[in-house]
Amino acid sequence: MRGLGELKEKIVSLEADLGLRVEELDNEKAVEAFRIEYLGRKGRVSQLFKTLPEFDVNERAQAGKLLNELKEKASSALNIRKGELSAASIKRRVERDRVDLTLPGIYHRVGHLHLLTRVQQEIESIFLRMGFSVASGPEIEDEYYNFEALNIPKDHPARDEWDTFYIDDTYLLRPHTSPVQIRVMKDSDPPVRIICPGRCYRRDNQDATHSPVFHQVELLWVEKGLSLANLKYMIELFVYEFFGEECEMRLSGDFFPFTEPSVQVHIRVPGSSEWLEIMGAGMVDPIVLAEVGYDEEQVNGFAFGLGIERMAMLRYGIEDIRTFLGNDLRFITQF
Ligand code: 2NL
Repeated sequence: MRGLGELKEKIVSLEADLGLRVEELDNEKAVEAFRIEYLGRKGRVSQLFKTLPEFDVNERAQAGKLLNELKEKASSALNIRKGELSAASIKRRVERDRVDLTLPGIYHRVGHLHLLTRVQQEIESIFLRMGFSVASGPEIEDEYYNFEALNIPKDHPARDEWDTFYIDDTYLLRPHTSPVQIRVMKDSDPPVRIICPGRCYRRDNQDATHSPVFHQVELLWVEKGLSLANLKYMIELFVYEFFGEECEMRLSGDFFPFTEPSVQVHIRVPGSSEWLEIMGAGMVDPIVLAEVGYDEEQVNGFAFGLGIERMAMLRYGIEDIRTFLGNDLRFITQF
């Protein structure tokens, strides 16, 4: 027979052990291992439960109650410890991942589009709103697309100005974006309404107003019944939008092999007495229309070409075209 006194002694010693050991459990795995050792099916408390039948019937209930209390105590001590450990690990993680929001940020310099790109996009946007599409094409073209198709025959004196950088006997860097228009007209039927922005090359020595590499926007509208008056009105809309409504504009005669009649366009900004040339333009020569397969009796068209650098220089008072390519941040970041 077992007695209650003996059981109470064992319980006291187990409780003391519990108190000491629980303190030392420093991770959740250790807590679980200890739970099995203590409360598991073959654990130390279960071993004591198994001795219950050996108690006197009168004391058995009391013994069972004591053991249940021990079980409760152990289980709650382990749960508390587990809670503490998980709180501590969360706290450690929070400490480790703490972000000091008062530290100064890392400064990233943000770039922006070059002035020439901005001016090009602004010109595109003006004509996109008028219903034109933007077309582009290769910078290396053959003599046919650069000259012959544009009514500039070999050995014609007008060709001197555009005879530029030859890659070989056939190909050269385009001196204007007109080849793009020739390609579009050959590929599609009228009506054609396009603008062709892009880089061009000319046999010019570099000075304040000339550069062998520059950018151009050409416009082309081919349809039935267009007139020089339509061309003038379109240019007027553009000039007022780009340079302001106060700006004056005038057309005067000029010559290009690919337009007839041809004009040059000047503007005069308020407060200035000077007329400044901004573009060349004209009615597309019927020879060019026929060359691309259009019926020159049925449709006609007009075109103009302008230099993007020149537009930017006039609008922003830039005096030297070389500044665009100078890569000087003091210039570039102004715009
Ligand atoms: C200038 C003058 C101009 C054109 C370009 C053109 C294109 C085709 C047919 C007819 Cl496909 N014309 N382009 C017309 C007149 C003037 O440019 O001095 N540009 C900087």
